[in-house]
Amino acid sequence: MFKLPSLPYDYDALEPYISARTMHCHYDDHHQGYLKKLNNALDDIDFEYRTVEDIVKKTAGRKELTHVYNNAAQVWNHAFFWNCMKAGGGGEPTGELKEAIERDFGSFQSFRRAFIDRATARFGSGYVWLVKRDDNLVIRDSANADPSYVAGDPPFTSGNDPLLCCDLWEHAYYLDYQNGRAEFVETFIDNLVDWDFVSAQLVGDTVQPRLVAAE
Ligand code: MN3
Repeated sequence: MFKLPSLPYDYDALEPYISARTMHCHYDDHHQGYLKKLNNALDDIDFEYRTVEDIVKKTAGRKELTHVYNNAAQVWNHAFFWNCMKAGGGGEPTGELKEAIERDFGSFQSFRRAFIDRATARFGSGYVWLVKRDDNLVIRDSANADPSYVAGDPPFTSGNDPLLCCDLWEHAYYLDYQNGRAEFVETFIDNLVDWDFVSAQLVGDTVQPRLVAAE
């Protein structure tokens, strides 16, 4: 059985950019819902695992275990997404992350524009990601529950590390922004991103959630 980590802040901490109502719906209903479905499906798994990441890796591409993959991936994606934000976040990164963004995108503003454009171009539900691909930073988008892997690569392989993600499912923004996905992602970048978390992913001082099964 798995348990969710607590939200890293109060439900109303991200107001006025994300309402407490959205956070309750998103964490209590959606994230806990994925967890419950994952726990209910653990008996279907025919391999050894210790973490949610193990389950995502080993069920990727297995049609008969799609229900396990989708819920495991959503459990992980949301735990990661919560950590990508904080009250008083946004603005611009500093240090090594700032240098890497300027090296690979030209400037922070070019990165910001590309991230927002990628998010608005994604048709339907999914995520937009900043990924460390080998030694470069790249922007990716993924469909539905898929983590940040590029087509053809298995998820959570080294050399393909997620640094930042924004949830593009309508449940992430509809109560606050209706169909204004671009406005939501602009607000995410400008007012919510926890660049310290993103920097920690980049330098390998990883604080990303390791979701381990309870003994
Ligand atoms: Mn979501």
